[in-house]
Amino acid sequence: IFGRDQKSLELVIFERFEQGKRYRGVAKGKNLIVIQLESFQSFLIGFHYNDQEVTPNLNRIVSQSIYFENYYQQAGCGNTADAEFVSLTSLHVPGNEVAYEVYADKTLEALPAILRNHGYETIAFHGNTGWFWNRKKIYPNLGFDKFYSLEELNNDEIFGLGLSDLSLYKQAIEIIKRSNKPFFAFIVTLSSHTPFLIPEQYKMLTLDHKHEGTIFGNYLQSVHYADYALGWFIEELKKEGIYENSIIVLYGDHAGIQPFVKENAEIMKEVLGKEYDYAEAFRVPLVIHIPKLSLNLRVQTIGGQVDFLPTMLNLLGIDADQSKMVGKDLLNCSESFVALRYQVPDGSFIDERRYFMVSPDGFLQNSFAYDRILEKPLPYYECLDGYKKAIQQIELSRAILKEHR
Ligand code: GP9
Repeated sequence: IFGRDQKSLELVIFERFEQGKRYRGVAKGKNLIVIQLESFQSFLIGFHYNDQEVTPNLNRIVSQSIYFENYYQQAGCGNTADAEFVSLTSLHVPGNEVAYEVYADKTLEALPAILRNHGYETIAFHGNTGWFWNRKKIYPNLGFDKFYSLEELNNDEIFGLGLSDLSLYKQAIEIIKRSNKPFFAFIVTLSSHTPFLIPEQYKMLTLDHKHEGTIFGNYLQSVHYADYALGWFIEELKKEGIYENSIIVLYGDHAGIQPFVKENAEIMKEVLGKEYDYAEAFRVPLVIHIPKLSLNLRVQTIGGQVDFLPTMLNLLGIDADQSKMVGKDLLNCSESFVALRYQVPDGSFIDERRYFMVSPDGFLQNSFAYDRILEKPLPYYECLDGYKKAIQQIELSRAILKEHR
């Protein structure tokens, strides 16, 4: 049993084999609005800090959506841009190089290209300069018709790494409402970017003295602001009559609170009441909101950003050549598995029972192997099948990319 549809109180049972297509085409022909939320981690869902709800708007959306609880980042050193690449192409990033640089000249079967072939207008929005992470070069090759970056947008409110989320949403809505065909809007937010410093007037949470000025404290303030801006955007979509005809998808790009920083690990352990490790830090939310369905479904299937594209294609009822993708449709899959990337060596993985983190020295026998159900260490050799599976997936992705012109 992978989830419970709490609205109908009907147990939703996903068989562990390919069994036809659950939710196939439920968003067919709808506008698609995908918001990549900077540094959003899954612990934020439902999280309260000193009786203050940190992401109330996101929580409200989650309660009416399909929420993937065990979804993991798969970015490499290209951080935000790598998260975009994996999600839009269902292929892995190189790891120690930036995907948007290495693969900039390739014309890939990416989500925007597929949607454009199905009559969609495809528009990307990001509040930093167009050349940051080489977006200006690669976006047309991924299939975006238009890209609104800092150069094209009104720079009316800048802080942190670029345009404020509120300004980005305000300008994005003016642009998408002019679209005269179904559109795919890809909005990459920025206000909750490390080191999470936002203007005083937007710091709306009351922090304990001990958390003032810490990464944790600043993070909470910035995601709370980002959530406020998101709430504004959703209400505006409703006012403009766009909401009902759209599917709204939200996901976190990568961790914001890095566990290898001692202060972060200590504070998070105290706050969450458990060890703060990579497995927790890499868990990012994926939320799919289909207004007319108003689902309240929590999916526990383990997956990662490489699974985003096949999952979306199923919901949109679009057939594409999935032999060029390495991900799985998380609503119709027979496995619960994610290959972890970059900050942990390739071959690291999480599945329903195991968490395996390859030792940085490359010796498998020195790796961290853990039984997540029995909560005890495992001998490393009990994880070798998962290790091989992770490596094979990454190698298959490399081979696909090599073949691609
Ligand atoms: C800037 C933004 C940076 O365009 O993508 O985010 P990062 O990759 O540093 O997380």
